[in-house]
Amino acid sequence: MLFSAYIRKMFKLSYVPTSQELIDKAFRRGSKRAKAMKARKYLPRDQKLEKAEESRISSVKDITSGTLREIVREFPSYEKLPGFYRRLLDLKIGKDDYKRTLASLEWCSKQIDKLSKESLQKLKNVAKEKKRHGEIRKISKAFLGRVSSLLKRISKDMEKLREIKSLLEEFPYISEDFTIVVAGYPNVGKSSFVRSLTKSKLEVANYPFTTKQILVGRAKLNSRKIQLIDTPGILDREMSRRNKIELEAILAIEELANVILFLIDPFSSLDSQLNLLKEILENFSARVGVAINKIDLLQDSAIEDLKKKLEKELKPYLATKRVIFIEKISAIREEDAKNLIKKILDF
Ligand SMILES: Nc1nc2c(ncn2[C@@H]2O[C@H](COP(=O)(O)OP(=O)(O)OP(=O)(O)O)[C@@H](O)[C@H]2O)c(=O)[nH]1
Ligand SMILES: [Mg+2]
Repeated sequence: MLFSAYIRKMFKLSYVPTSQELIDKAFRRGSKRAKAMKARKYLPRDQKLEKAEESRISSVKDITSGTLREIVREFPSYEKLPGFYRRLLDLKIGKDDYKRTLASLEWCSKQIDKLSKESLQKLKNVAKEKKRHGEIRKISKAFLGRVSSLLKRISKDMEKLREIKSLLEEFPYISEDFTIVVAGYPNVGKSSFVRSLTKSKLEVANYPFTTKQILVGRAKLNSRKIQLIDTPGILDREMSRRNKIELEAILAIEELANVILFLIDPFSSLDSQLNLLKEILENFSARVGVAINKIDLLQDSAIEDLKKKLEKELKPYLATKRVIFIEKISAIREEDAKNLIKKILDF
């Protein structure tokens, strides 16, 4: 049994240009179209300028407002997102920022639509008059000027959206398969455990908060698909004091876990780890498998002492099967990791 690497992402979004890029592209296209119109032989000479500026305005509008609208349509609607993604977006991006940014682009595209309608109408009106060339140029120029300043007005939002896009594209794809969430204090060996079961090179290091976001691995075991989630470490402290990295782990526990695999590090405070474990047991509903990790570094007697202590502390939870086992492993040993997964699936 091997878990596959973490490639699949939830969102793939098209390129988001900067305001200036959009202005440049639209104006270039506008010029091209205007020139092409002027080159047309069949048009009466006195209509050429009007038609040329008309097509300049239309194509600048199509590109600017059209691109903005496409972008807004392509980004996921916050309200329609499944619960986990909605909360992840709120955590990593902020729901209000997200909505405000998209609304600003939408506003801009509507303004450009309105402006182009007015400008085209003005063109038609002056086209009836004599000596109108100067007027026609003026109308077209004014339109371009206003489109450009509208787009410059939203340039911060365009930048923001470019950042949002890269954050969204990091969101992992989560399936409906049976899900084991590996959780615990920082530095207990969660990533080492997940790494032992995967082909990928997860980052593992001997300092807390090495893992900064959740990572997903998949495997098939006896035709049963399972999903394994590595999470950042969580400290034993008030929910309101936890940082975004910790909250992402909490989110995975709360929204995704069918079973939580809670790893315990014998070399850091047992009290803190037990507090965290009890908090999880009290607040979330998934069953929990507990594993003492890093046993390759401990003497058997020390491991047994620790296990007894845990059994005593978790007695009520063991009795109700909220805690399904207390095991001892070394996460860096593939065999141990595999056996533990089997134990969870057999339960
Ligand atoms: N000897 C030994 N070292 C281990 C074992 N499991 C993890 N380690 C080491 O413990 C350190 C932390 O391991 P990680 O897997 O990064 O721990 P983590 O829980 O993912 O840490 P965060 O992502 O920071 O929360 C690393 O130096 C690992 O090599 C184990 O079973 N035996
Ligand atoms: Mg880690």
